[in-house]
Amino acid sequence: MNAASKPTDIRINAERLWDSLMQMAKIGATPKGGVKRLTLTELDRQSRDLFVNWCKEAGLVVSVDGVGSIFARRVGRNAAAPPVVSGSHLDTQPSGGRFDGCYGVMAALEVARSQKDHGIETELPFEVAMWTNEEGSRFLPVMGASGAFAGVHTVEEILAARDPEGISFGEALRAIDYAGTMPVGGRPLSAYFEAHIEQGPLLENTGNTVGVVTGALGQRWFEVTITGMDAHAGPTPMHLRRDALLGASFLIQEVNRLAKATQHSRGTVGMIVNRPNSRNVVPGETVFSVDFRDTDVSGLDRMEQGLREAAGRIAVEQRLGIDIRQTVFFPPCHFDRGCVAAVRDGAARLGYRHMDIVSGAGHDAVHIAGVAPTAMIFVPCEGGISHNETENATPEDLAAGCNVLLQAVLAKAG
Ligand code: HGY
Ligand code: MN
Ligand code: MN
Repeated sequence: MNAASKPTDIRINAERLWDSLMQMAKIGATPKGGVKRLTLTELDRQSRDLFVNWCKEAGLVVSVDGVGSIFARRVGRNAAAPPVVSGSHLDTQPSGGRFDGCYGVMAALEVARSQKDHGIETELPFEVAMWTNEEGSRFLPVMGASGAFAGVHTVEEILAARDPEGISFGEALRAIDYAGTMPVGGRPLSAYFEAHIEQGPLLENTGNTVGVVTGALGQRWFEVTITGMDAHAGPTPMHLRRDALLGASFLIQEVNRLAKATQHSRGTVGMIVNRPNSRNVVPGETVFSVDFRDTDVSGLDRMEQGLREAAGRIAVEQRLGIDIRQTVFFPPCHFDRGCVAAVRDGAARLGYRHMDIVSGAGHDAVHIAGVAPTAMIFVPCEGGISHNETENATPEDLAAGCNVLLQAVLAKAG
């Protein structure tokens, strides 16, 4: 680092950031240009190994905790002080993109690499974090490892979760050899920052490069099981049928109607299993997911109540059994004002157009906000598209977000 430059004059290496993202995107690459890298699979192991190697090349000391989350530490002058941490996740949706999660891990790694390149020594240690199973596609709960770190879930609960094939989280974790010995959570962090693509259209539509994330929607998920009776599609008269899939179709319409009732509420049925799923059998059982989100818990309560009332009515009309079980809940989160200000000041100092924004997506930062001062940095993604193989972002925007991350980390790490 030449004497003239102050830490705030330092910029990350945009080419190295983009190159790392593209190399990581090869692991689980899909024909449509996306990534399928489900948590705790062989592909996840490959991405973890590559990430750990890069961390070691950057001079970081790597630890793995009891649910497989990885922490790569750059020592500070005060080695015993609680670290400033930044990271995200490497697991993807089944039809995921190259940037959701991976960007936040690579951006944090790039901050560590840049500190090394410029010989920056901070007062507090800096850690790059990679949280296991953020997506919740293979194992519930979503954001399970960061939730365990924050004490929202027990380690036992996380390890016991089973995927649709009946494989437990703990078995899958051991199978990829990332069952770490570091205790899960229970240690203080000075601050946590997470860089992420917005996964919505606001920044692009308003011409902003950086989103100063002030908080995130609350979420409440359910698993709905509708029970009717398998019957022959021919001889069974229509009025005698107890058709579980038909009942589900009415209730799914209700989810949509309830979510459309206000501007800030969201409702999605993303997963459905129909049994016996045979063309000439009236379905006797249908199981589907419900994902409700809102800026207020009262909004989540409104939608849950509406769902249960509609289910009661449909059960009687269609002579069905309907069971509704909550599987995920976390309230709306508001990030730390000091950390949000560090992000906003960094964007302003670097001259990036920026706006405050609330995250519609959940992130590991939502749980970490419960145990440490936390904020997030958003950058635009093309057309606001994410959880889609065509997810795209520009090297310039990704570098801008990473430069803001560097400034925020330096501001908090001293
Ligand atoms: O569901 C979410 O909001 C996150 O992308 N896992
Ligand atoms: Mn994500
Ligand atoms: Mn995601």
